[in-house]
Amino acid sequence: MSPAMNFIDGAWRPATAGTLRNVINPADGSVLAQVADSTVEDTRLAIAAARRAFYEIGTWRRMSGAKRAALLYKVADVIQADAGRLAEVDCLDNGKPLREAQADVDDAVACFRYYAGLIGKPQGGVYEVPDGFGEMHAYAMHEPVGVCGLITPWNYPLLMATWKLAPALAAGNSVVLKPSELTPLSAIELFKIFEKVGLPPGTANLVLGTGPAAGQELAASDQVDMITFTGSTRTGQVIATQAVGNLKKVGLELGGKSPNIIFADADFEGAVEWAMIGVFFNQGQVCSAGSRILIEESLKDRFVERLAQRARGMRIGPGLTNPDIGAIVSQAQLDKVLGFIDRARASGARVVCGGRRHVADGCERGYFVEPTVIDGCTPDMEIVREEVFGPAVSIQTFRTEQEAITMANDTRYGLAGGVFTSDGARALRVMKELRAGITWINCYNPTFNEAPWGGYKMSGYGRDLGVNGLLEYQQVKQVNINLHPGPVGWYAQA
Ligand code: TXE
Repeated sequence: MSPAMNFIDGAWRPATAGTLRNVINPADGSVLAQVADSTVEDTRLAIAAARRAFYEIGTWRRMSGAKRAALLYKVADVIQADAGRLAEVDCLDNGKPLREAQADVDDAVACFRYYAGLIGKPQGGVYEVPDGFGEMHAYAMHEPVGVCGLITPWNYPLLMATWKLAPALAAGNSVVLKPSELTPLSAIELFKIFEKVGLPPGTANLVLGTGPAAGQELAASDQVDMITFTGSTRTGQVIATQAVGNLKKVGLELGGKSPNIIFADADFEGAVEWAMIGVFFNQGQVCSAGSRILIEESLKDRFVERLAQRARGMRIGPGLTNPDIGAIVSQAQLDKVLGFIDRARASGARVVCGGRRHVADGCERGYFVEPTVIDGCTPDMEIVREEVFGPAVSIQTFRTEQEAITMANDTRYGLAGGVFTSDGARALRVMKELRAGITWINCYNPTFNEAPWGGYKMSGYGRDLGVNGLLEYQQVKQVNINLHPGPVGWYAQA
């Protein structure tokens, strides 16, 4: 297979330095593909193309919303027609179970359709304004921001790119996407689709490479009008700092350490299974993962026993075999996850199940971690405070509703949280007290294109998805029209 290249100004181009990077299959450590390994030079070329397309040529931003929508509907149709193959691409590249990759592709199709539909709906507003300067008509219109840099992570390669590309393009922007260097393959497929449906050259550009070499310029360049990023809080801080130079618009969706609060009156089996979905889905590599279970003391022993029993029963394997748990994305992430578990053990927590690398049943050469339940955790432990981003959950107990709330909010993050109880009023009380941008009651992790997604506190700012997701990629222009042109008599006539 020939190496995959950058897509700049409507053409596929190798990195200017001619360098390549291997993309690894985390299920067995083999090389899946070779792709361009870009430098800041390549990113600058992509930014220049995006600027030309937006500011000089202007085809896409001047196109009617209906025509842009028609193209985005086509993108959705082509993804859908090729869904099986695209799911396999993400499955091999990221390591996730095939059915989860298939769900990602379905969500991506729906996301392109959602924003294609939304761009045709009424936006802005007409205002009744005072007539001190005479009768005026005032309204607000929404316009694209300009050139948007999009930097995406490896945990949902196709979907995270789509969450940003679909609204940014619907709004009429030009974009430069820098996907994670670990999982660039589905983004390459997506850009082949953009080429096929005939997006105007320079409107959507793809730069492949690492964050510091290829991504950072998108944050730092004064030729970029906006940067949106999903990834670690540390990198988000770097990006926000870099972006200050030209005060570009910034959207950040960062890490989390989200509490999953389970009261003794919750539906027991339901809470167990949702807790599993909360922390084992996508091998726990989910920013919203319910990685801190806070459980009412009286239910704890029974709950932990059942959770561990179910976790032990999960099938671990290469993504294509459609297991319950696939591979961790990379050797580095595998080491990181195992390190967290080892240090939890060393600090006095009890690993009830899992906790080791899985090396049997066809997983010998891949990066697999057993689903892990860690009991006896205290608030100061690293396993309770830091994002693990792997299939490991800490257990803590509470006695009262207020104690649960205090423990839940005892984190620098604020991405998500869950509440399980059969007492409806309590569910709402607790949900309202959670300092988090996404909350679930009697479920965990379902996500909808229609509803805004993003964090409080150090989990970032700005929102993906929903109407808010489109607004992020727009700016609002106020228009005031004098209905009676002529002198207003403010200054004395000379
Ligand atoms: O993330 P990075 P990494 C968390 C999770 C994980 C940790 C580290 O805890 O263990 O982050 O993962 C690009 N300028 N999340 O190192 O570095 C990078 O190339 C510009 C949570 O992979 O944040 C990639 O495209 N870009 C998360 C993207 O940033 C830079 C999802 C994410 O990489 C850059 C992933 C720089 N200086 C990891 N440095 C979530 N919120 O879902 C890196 N990048």
